[in-house]
Amino acid sequence: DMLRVGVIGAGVMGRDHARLLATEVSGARLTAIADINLDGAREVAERHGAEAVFSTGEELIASGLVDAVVIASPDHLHAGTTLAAMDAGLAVLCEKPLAPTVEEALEVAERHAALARPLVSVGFMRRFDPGYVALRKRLDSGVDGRLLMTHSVHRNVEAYPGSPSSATITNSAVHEIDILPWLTRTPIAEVLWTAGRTTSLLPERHDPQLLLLKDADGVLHSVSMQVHARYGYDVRCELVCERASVELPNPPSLNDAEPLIVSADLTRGAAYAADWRPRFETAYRRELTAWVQASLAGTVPEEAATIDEALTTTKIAHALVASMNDGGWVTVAG
Ligand code: ISE
Repeated sequence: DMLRVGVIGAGVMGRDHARLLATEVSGARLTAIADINLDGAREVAERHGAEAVFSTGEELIASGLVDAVVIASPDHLHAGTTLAAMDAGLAVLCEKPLAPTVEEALEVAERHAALARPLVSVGFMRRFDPGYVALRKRLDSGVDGRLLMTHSVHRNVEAYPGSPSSATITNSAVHEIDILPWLTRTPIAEVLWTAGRTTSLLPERHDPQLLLLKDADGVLHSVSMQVHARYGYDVRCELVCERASVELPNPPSLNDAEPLIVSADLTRGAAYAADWRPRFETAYRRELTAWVQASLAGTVPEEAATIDEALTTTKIAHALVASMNDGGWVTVAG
C-alpha cells in the first residue's frame, strides 16, 4: 500500500520534502505539487515524477490524487491550508509553525480536537534529530544529576528579506520553544525578551536577540538568536547539570556526512552548513518516514509535535513578542 502524497509549496522546504519523499522515504508516492508559481511546481513535479501540478493548495486537496499532504507554504498560509486538508480527511504534515498567531493556531486545534482521529502533526523536525534525541535520553537517565540551566544558539546565514523582529521568534525561535520543553518534559512558565547592539546589515530589525525561558521547575533556558549571522548555519544546545555539561557536537557535524575540519593559517576550522537542510537531513528523513507509516496506519506519529503542542509553542512565541513590545517577564497563558 502506497500513501499518495501531495506537497503544497515548492519553495526551499517544499522542494526538499518532495526530494526526500521521492528518493528516501518508502511507502510514499509523490503524486502532486502545488505552488502559486506554476512553473516552479512543474519543475519539481518533473524532477521527481509527480503527475499533477496545481496553483493552489485547495485545488490539490480537492483533486482526489492525494491521501496526505505536506504543507510547506509561507507561514501565514499554514492554518488555512491545514483546515482545508482536515476537512477533506487527509493526513497532514504541516511545516512549523502551525500558525504565526494564537488565534489561527487555536482555531485549528479546536477543529482538530473534534475529529474522530488525529490527522495532523507539525514539522518540528528537531525531535527526529539524532543529537537532540541523544540529549533527551541522557537527561532521562539522570546520570549527570539535576538539570540546572540550558544554553542554545540558533544562527542563520541570511534573514528572509523584509521580515520583522518578531519573525525571529515566530519563524525561527519556535524550534527552541518546541524542543526545550520536549527535552526536559517540563512546560515553559514565563519568558523574557531582550536585545542590545544590533547588526548594521539588517535594516529595522533586532539581530541578534536574547530570549530567556523559565520552566515550571525553575530551570532557565537562554536562547541566543541571530538570523543574519553570515558565517554559517549554526545550531547549538548545552545542558548544564549538577555534575556535567552535555552539548550537541560543536562545530556541528553534518549528520551522516563527515564533518570537514580544515586546518590552515594557524587556525583549525570546520565547515558549516549554509542552511538547515543538510544539518537536519536525517531528522527530515526520519520525520517523513514516521509520518508516512503513521498515515498509512490511520494515525499520527507518536514522536511528532501534536497540534496542541504546536499551539502551546505559538502561545509562548506570542508571549515573547509581548515581552519584546512591552518589556519585562511575561507569564505564558495556559
Ligand atoms: C527556517 O524556517 C527553519 O525552520 C530552520 O530550521 C530555522 O533554523 C530557520 O531559522 C527558519 O527560518
